[in-house]
Amino acid sequence: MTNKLVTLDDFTINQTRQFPKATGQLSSILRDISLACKIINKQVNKAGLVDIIGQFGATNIQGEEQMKLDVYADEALINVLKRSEHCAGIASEENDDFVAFEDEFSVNSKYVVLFDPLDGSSNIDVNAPIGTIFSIYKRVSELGQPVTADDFLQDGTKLMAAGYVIYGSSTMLVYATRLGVNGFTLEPSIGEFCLSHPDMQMKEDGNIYSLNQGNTIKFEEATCQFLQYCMEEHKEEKRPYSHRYIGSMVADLHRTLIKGGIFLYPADKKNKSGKLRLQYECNPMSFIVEAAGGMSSTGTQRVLEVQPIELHQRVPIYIGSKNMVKKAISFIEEQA
Ligand code: P6P
Repeated sequence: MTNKLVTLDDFTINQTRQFPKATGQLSSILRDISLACKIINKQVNKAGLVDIIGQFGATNIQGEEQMKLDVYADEALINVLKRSEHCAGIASEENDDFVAFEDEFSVNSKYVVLFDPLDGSSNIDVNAPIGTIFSIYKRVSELGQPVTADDFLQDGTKLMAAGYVIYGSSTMLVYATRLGVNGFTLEPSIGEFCLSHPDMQMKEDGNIYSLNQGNTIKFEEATCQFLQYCMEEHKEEKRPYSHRYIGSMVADLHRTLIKGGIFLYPADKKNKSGKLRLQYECNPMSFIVEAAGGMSSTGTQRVLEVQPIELHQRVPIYIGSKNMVKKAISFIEEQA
């Protein structure tokens, strides 16, 4: 039996064929993003060897010191997407404002891309998994003109596609459209992302909770009650839930997507909007989790329905197996 390798290109072209009106432009942007991530992957894999670790010295808009790899990844994505025929502009978690591509091709391109070029970069020095997160929207501004801020402040329900690359024990690209979620593993010997996790589904229930328990002192009462619930003995498991936290959203959510569970970064007494960014982390990951049958909430509303006001705004997030997210929200509703 031949187990034919299905590359990312094979797969996206085949998906395009299901839509007679599709132009293949989305597939082309996915191909461009996968190229940039292969370039990033090369550096991530040898970070310990190359003088690439160590504070770059600059700080990004979040006031976080930029690791050299953050800057490298940001530039790799911008350079590839600037040359893409179908991307009119980008916004990056590492850059203060969006970037309009003003050449004659780009001003007539239909899509914009937002990305967190290297999420979890504080894990680089300890060789823990890190990732790239991306979102693809159809522009709302007039074709033929440079993109505007409105193109990057669309809510998550307007997403055309979203995905991530996790640089871990293997390098995987996972992306979602309305047709579902599919995972591709990089085969280094041929430099291709090959289909390895078709039609990924999020379990309705789980027994893993993932949050930074170090913030407990700042947690609101509802979060403390949910934490207490996770640590009680549960009938099926005959034990408390397991706590897993890598401190890299892509890695924690990739595990949640595969094993089930809940990831939460709630608001707390100090940070009323939590820590994670709506446009660069929460919306793309929520789009993927919902496409896989999971749920994602701010605690009071669906993450994808939050109307972005500011490019770098943050939201609280409870995301993962539907029944676990509902349970977490029930404690917030009781408090309200
Ligand atoms: P903390 C990484 O810096 C990140 O943005 C996410 O990838 C991760 O989930 C979170 O922050 C970790 O934050 O406060 O637990 O270190």
